[in-house]
Amino acid sequence: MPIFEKSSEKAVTRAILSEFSKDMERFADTEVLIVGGGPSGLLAARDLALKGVNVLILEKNNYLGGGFWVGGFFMNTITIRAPAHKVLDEIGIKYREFEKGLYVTPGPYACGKLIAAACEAGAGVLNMTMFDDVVLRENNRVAGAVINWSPVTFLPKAINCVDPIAIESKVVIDATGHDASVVRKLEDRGLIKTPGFGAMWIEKSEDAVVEQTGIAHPGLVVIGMAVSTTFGLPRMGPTFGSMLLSGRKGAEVALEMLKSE
Ligand code: 48H
Repeated sequence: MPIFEKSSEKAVTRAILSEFSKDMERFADTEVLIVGGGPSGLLAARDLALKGVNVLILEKNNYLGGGFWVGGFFMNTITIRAPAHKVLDEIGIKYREFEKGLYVTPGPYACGKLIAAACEAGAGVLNMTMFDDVVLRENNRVAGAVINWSPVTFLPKAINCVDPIAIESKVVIDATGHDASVVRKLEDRGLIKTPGFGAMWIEKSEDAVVEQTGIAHPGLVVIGMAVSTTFGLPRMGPTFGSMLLSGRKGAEVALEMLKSE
């Protein structure tokens, strides 16, 4: 007696293809497009999806999580400063207090839980997909993203002549970390000027990132480490509380933008 139910190669191929095309139909017109699936993007996606928003995470790697897998210097411990540990409570991520107000948890465990939380809340994911350019509308409002398969962008120029496609979105969130890829694209077009992130100063940077999280350009919200790059704030090193709280604030800002449409 075989263990598994009867199937075929063609059924498996059709199952994958038909689910992917249904997903893409939904993704082509999203309410909020989050570029980058690191800690800030994942928490923003979870919060928005829990509010019933049609939200898509675009990620250039095959895996989500960004820098949240590793605490720093290839060592797994993630550090979080109060009050961001309350987000860990909400998601069911266990942690220990290392010293007053400084909490520790293993990166692979915390990252896996955060990814699951975003997906369970209903966020869509398009991985192995590179943000390539912005879609602009009247008064240079950001209204979506031009995207391509990540492998295409890594092919030698001579054989990578594959046109991208575009996704329309009411709000775009730049959660691409140090690169601030969406903001940088606006800079390439002469629409914005970014100083780049400053030197490390944990005490200043975490508050500043959360405070300056918000609208960087019409239609575009910036969150996480991309806030430091956009506004020239000091970096915080391998501690992630501000990434989570910035993601949360970015989701609130995006919701307000959707309401005022
Ligand atoms: C599609 C892209 C593209 C693109 C990038 O770096 P991340 O983890 O980002 P944050 O801001 O959520 O968290 C930053 C944190 O991990 C960190 O590095 C800290 C706190 N550093 C402090 C310091 O001092 O250095 O994730 C960004 C994600 C990644 O998964 C990228 O692969 C993805 O965005 N991404 N996806 N198209 N063009 N660019």
